[in-house]
Amino acid sequence: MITLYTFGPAFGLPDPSPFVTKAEVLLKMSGLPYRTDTSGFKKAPKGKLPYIDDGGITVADSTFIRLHLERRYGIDFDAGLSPAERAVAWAFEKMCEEHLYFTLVHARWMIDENFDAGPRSFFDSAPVPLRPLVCAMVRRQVRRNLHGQGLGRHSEDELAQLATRDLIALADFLADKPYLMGATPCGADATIFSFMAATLCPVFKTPIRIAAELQPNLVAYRDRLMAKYYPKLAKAPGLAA
Ligand SMILES: N[C@@H](CCC(=O)N[C@@H](CS)C(=O)NCC(=O)O)C(=O)O
Repeated sequence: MITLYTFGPAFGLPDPSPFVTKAEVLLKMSGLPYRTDTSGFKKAPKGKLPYIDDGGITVADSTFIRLHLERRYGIDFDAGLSPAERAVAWAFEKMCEEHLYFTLVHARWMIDENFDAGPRSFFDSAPVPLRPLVCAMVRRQVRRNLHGQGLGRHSEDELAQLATRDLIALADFLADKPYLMGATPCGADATIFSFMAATLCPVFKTPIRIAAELQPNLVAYRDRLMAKYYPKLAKAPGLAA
């Protein structure tokens, strides 16, 4: 059985990491049996989650997990899509992972109110006297990473403008389709759903969330996929944006 290493549900989300949620949705789409394990972070081969153990084969990174499932089990998550449609799906997926993601990290980790409402709880297991120090160290590292990636050099307002362009692009392309590329879910839906759930998470107060809430089709998309893949969470009261 495949083991997916996760952080575990938090903030009314299947996982605080959209990449972990993406990998889990891909597993759900695949129909393969799997279990989750929240104890793997310290042993993560690339220092990040998600990764899987599939009968002794370790695969790290949500995209490599997808490629592994496709190769090993003969799955095509994009079955029925033309090469041009596959290209569009890939581009939207990477827009979320390599652009929108960093605006969300900034909102969660750099805005004190959001940090207190969310990520601070990740350090609850640290000894009380050390906790403020550990939080400060990790936040400093996150700030450095955002600066290195580049988006961390922008103001909050500029980040909101960039994220809003992503969200409008997604909303315009999704239009009134149930899934990104049409009537049936494709691989990119695992990603887009995970990022819409993270963006719309009511725990975090951000102009990016408001920009997403202004797109009713994105909210409905998040709700539809949450009901399909995480029916218990879809019924939870915290989901209301
Ligand atoms: N490209 C990776 C990104 C994974 C990623 O960034 N994971 C974050 C959580 S969202 C993580 O584990 N961060 C912990 C750390 O950097 O220490 C993927 O697709 O799996």
